[in-house]
Amino acid sequence: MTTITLVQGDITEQSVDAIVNAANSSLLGGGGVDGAIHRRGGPAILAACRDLRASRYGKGLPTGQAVATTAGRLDARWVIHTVGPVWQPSGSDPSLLASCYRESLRIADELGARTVAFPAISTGVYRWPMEDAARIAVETVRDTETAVEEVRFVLFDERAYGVFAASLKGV
Ligand code: AR6
Repeated sequence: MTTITLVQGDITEQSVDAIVNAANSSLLGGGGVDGAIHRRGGPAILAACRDLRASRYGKGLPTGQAVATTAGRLDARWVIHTVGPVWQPSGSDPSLLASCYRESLRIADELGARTVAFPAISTGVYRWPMEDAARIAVETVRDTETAVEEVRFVLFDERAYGVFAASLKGV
């Protein structure tokens, strides 16, 4: 049974087995959560990402997929990098956003992670509307078979926290 919890705050301050990064395909860093994770986690994470680019993911990590590295100096064992879809006014594919949550949990299971912190993937630089992203996040986690005991959504501000809280209550 997976328990879903909500926290308002900075994902890099969480003590969990795995922290999920809202990365981009290059795996080589960026702004938002990605920038914060690399800053606080230190260079070991980027070194591991470069190794992935030099091996399995020569063309980058495709949207909707996930891959794990060390968590460096973060208070976690792993960072699970996933690439959310960019929201397009002309039509975006919600199944790709759902896939980020599902694939991250699959990787967490492979690793044996029991506590996993997620940011609101795609809702920053990638502009996915928060209400829709929260609904997809909560529904996908609820519908995914996993041995993860706690999924913690870490929302950066009060508004995002409120939207996720409403989604969780089914409002
Ligand atoms: N802790 C928790 N949530 C955060 C933090 C933090 N430290 N910082 C930002 N957020 P984003 P995306 C929230 O832009 O939309 C990067 O450049 C933020 O308010 O980090 O998936 C990557 O390299 C928002 O609600 O990720 C990619 O190029 C949410 O986290 C691109 O951005 C996600 O915002 C990915 O864009």
